Amino acid sequence: MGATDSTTTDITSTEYSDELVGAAPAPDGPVSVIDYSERIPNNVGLATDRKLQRALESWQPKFLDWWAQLGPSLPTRDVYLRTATAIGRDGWANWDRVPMADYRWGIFLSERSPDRAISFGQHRGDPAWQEVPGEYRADLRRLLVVQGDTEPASVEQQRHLGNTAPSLYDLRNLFQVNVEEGRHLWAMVYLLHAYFGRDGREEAELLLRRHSGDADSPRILGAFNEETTDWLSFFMFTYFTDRDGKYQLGTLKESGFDPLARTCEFMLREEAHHMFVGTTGVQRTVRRTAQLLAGHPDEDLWRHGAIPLAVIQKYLNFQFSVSLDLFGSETSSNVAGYYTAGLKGRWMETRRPDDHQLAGATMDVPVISGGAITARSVPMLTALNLDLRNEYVLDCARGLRKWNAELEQAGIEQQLTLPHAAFNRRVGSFAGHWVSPAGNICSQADWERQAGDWLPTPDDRAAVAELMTPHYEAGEFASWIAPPGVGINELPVEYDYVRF
Ligand code: BYC
Repeated sequence: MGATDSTTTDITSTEYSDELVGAAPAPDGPVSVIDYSERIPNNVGLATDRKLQRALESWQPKFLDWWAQLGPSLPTRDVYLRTATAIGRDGWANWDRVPMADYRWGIFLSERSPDRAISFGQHRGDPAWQEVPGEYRADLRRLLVVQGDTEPASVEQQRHLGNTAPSLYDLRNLFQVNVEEGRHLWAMVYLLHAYFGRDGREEAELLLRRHSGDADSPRILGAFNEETTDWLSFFMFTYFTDRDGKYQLGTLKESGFDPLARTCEFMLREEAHHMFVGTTGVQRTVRRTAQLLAGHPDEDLWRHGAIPLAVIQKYLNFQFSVSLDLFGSETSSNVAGYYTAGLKGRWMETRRPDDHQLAGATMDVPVISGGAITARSVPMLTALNLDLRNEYVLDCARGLRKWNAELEQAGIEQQLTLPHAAFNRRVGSFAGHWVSPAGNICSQADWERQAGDWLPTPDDRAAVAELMTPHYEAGEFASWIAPPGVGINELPVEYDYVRF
């Protein structure tokens, strides 16, 4: 199917600076150059620590085996990829055609700032730790393992999408996301190896042994065991689930444990592109749908090779609700402990106008009681998962406005909406309750009767899957998605971003 005209708001691929919120500005100039002559490229002086270098070099072949078995399944010759060469503003993104098997995963930390002090919790004002404090070892390891577990999980979930990409442009974006998630795994494995001795090395092995959706050895967090069935679900995943990554990394970037903070700082820069893929992927899908909706009823769109708006809404409902679960419970003694210890801060911690210790502060958390959604006041320290989730929801709403602008510009009255936070939840106060996307509490029977109107049914997924045919001629796009306004790194949209 040929390309459709790109109209309305321009979607650029190099401009994803609005997603860079949370990462500190890159220093001017290449302050820390990454050594690519090493077997493991790094800017942490790995060559000076033979023991650590050997340990990581023995993990490397296991990682490469895992990538070969559970990474992208589509064989390719090379892909136009971005690779970090230095931590500075100009150096961190270098572009080239790279055979995927030769991609150089490495260990990159943002520059150390020698005067950095802990900005929250009971150690506020102390110099940031360069080593793991003994009393926080178990908690820190747990945080690294949970974070590390999500990275390879997403690669596994997206393994087969290469077989049905709507264009070479999109295929390249998928592979860019995949190699960077692989690198994010390296980031956590480096911290585990460098700071946690033998149990860190064992955890690093386990990160390659748990697998997404595996009945015996699943990934740790729920959303990472769900299937990414098709490209619409990939775009929703990169919009909603990678955005949880942005917010969680944003809190770990505040950590008193400086190597973790510096690692997350750099990861956040890469993460911005992943959300860009989600925001614009859904936007282009909606654009195509909107173009056709002007002349056809929604349910007829399948026949015209596009995805009905009602189905896009159901995919959105699903991915948003499973992503909310990733924030943990609204009231959590774990998060209070992490904050007080100085391990995990709040989103934009240093910009918050309070004492950064929160001892006497309280916050309302939602609960379902007496058949209604009400609020209960709890110590703020225990409500920090909700505090982060609230920031996340506001950010999610921003992208929705872009998608709805596509509908408005095509003269369509319907709008996409975020479902209520209580809808379809498995974690926290709303788990075990039956709440509609509009926030109405239902009986289980009522909810189940209407679930097919709210969440993708097997028939919806099958119909979407039918549209997912590969389009691998340069400049060609599948019928269900509009082309982007511009290509990658100022190249034309028609560029052959992937070669076979
Ligand atoms: N599924 O006190 P609670 C990303 C567990 S995504 C299963 O309510 P807590 C990425 C929880 O572990 C970002 N289990 O929550 C995106 C705990 O178990 P334990 C990943 C869950 O601990 C796309 C128990 O329930 N990073 O980077 O305050 C592509 C009680 O938990 C779930 C992080 O999450 C769930 N959804 O907060 C690639 C940051 N939720 O410990 C990458 C690190 C909770 O009692 N993780 N549980 O056995 C954390 O900060 C916290 O562990 C959580 C949970 C926010 C996940």
